[in-house]
Amino acid sequence: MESKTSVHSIATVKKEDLLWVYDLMVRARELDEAEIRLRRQGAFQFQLSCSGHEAIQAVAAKLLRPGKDWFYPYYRDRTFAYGLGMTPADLFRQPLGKRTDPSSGGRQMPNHFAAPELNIVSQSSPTGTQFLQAVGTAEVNKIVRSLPPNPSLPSCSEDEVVYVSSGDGATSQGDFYEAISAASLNKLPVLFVIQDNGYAISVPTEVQTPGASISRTFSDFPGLFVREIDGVDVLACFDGLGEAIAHCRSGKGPALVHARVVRLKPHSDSDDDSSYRSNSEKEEDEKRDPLPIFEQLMVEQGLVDSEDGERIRKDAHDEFQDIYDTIKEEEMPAASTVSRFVYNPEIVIDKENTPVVGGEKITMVEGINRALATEMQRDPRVVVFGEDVADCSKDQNLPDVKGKGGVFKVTHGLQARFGSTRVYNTPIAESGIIGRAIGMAARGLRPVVEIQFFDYIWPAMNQIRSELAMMRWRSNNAFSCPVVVRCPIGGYVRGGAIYHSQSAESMFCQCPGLRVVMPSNARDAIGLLRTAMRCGDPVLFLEHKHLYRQQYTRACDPGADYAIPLGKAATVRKGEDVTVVTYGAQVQKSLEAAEQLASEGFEVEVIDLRSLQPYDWEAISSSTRRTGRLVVVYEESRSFGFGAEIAARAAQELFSYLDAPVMRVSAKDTYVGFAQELVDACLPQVADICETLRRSVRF
Ligand SMILES: Cc1ncc(C[n+]2csc(CCOP(=O)(O)OP(=O)(O)O)c2C)c(N)n1
Repeated sequence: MESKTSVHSIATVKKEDLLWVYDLMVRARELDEAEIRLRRQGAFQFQLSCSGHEAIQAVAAKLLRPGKDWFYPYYRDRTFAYGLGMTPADLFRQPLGKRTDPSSGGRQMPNHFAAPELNIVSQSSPTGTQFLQAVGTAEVNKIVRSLPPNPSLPSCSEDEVVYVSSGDGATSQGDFYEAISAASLNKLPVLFVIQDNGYAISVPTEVQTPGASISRTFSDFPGLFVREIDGVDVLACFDGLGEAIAHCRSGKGPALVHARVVRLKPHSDSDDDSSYRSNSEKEEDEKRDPLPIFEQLMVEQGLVDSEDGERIRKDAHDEFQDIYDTIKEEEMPAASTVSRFVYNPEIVIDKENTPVVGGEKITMVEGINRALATEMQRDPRVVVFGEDVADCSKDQNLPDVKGKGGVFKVTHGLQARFGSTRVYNTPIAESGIIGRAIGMAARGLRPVVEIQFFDYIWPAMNQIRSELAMMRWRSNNAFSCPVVVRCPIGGYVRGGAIYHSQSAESMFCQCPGLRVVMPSNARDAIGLLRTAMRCGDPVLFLEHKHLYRQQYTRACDPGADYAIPLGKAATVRKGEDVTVVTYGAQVQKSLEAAEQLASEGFEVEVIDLRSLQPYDWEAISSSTRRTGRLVVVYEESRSFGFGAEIAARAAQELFSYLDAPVMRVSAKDTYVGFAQELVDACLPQVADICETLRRSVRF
């Protein structure tokens, strides 16, 4: 495709827009050159060029509206970010790692853009995660415009678009399919711009994508507008992007623009592309350099003369050097700030308020359901979604059916009460559930999502660890993700077997930025869920499914304002001889073991942690100092788990108080089977706790 033979008419584009795009393209190329120069001089630590991608990016920046539309640009989108309004100074601050870097305060590599005032949401490095988040951000618009006006809700305009981009390689990620599918299903105004430069580092498009064409792959996708364009041809970009944006703005749904571009430099400055590209191939790409192609067109049309480009280049060159000379002296981030903004700096709930007393005792399922309902009533920003969480996806059937409300019925009745805009089912796509929730939370909603079983949380791990947990820290507090992920967990359910019985909570405790909570009774479930929904941080709320309807977990509803601060344990049995630290389903088992030990003459203190991240070290430490003995009881497999953390810390900080080694009771380092014999053999039993307690007190 030769740009000069473009069938797109220059007459359809305003002269000032062409001049604006030209100016941006020349300056962006110069910015690239300046960065490469500074990198060679050792001033920058890393450089990633966007040379060859300028046309599609400059036109996209021209056609979209910073501060009104929303943006998820990928790392090669520097021309785009510049065009939206990020200044060269701001773009230089990131490769310099400056405290003043507005995208991350020196926390992220170059080209990980963020600018709240422009609606550029903080970007990360895992390729493809941005697609689902863009869908979530677009979903906010649909939700807010379907609800009665409320000042707490984020503001939205009818015709806004959410831009998300990537190279061709990133479309191989499953998140891409999940995002296209969710955007098409829900007719969301998401503009997917795929900048296909023929390579993903060294892997060519024909090895990456069937038929070497992502647009062809999705050409017949229901509800998706698709265009393949020559992304080095400015007029073709105006044409294709213009049509796609108009499609999105008109409310018809998402659009996919597949722009064929060229990568004129190696993948990054750490890549030597001569190791996998021939000189002749690179020469062919040079012929498709968008800058001289557009310059020639502009000269031919008499819109610029041959000296204009030189003048802009020279001005930009001098300007960028001056900017660098000024900002290079700016402060670096202080080492003491490294842990700042892992979590919300504001502690929203710091003490347990007095519970309402009396009333009938309710199960954990009922308690969680009530906490969700009271918070939904109080806060219009709360939306609930996941697999099967709605009562009935066919609204017309709602009056005639009992309603599903989740496979454990935890969300039963919420759709009927709060409507299908706030409570709805999603496809079976766990990454999609979390990714969409992130995009919604980043834009001001408070999603509470359900992962149907803990065993199926793993497809979402990338979104949870690399996105949900890190958003606040990596954006230096510019963005946050207050999402509650509710998740039934654990074993002891008949026939649950390996894929309905898992526990592995400590893996999530290893994600700084994410809170992990696990109640053992109805009252704590209510108080902790309320805090989780208000605290401003992402929270993994683990609901042990064996406890859902047990008699011993029932409690009176402590009221619509009852909340328990995170990180505060409860001493559920007092004792002088040995301390048990536990949580979840092991609380009851430990209490039963304590009864047994009492009959043998030993008093066991049982601490229910309730919060696992943060956990209440003060409670553990003061009890253990008194008893001199510590046993940790947990349901996940023994090695590298929660018990290891507590035991290691006790060994370090409580050594001189201990009269016995810290001991652990846990599941074995294997899996829960289907046959009851295999279940019992894997999971910790009351007898195991008793035996370990005896060893501890008799040591
Ligand atoms: C999930 C993930 N896997 C691998 C990488 C390493 N990586 C960074 S960029 C890249 C290539 C992406 O190619 P493409 O999407 O075509 O974009 P381009 O760089 O060509 O513009 C890879 C493999 C990553 N960042 N994230």
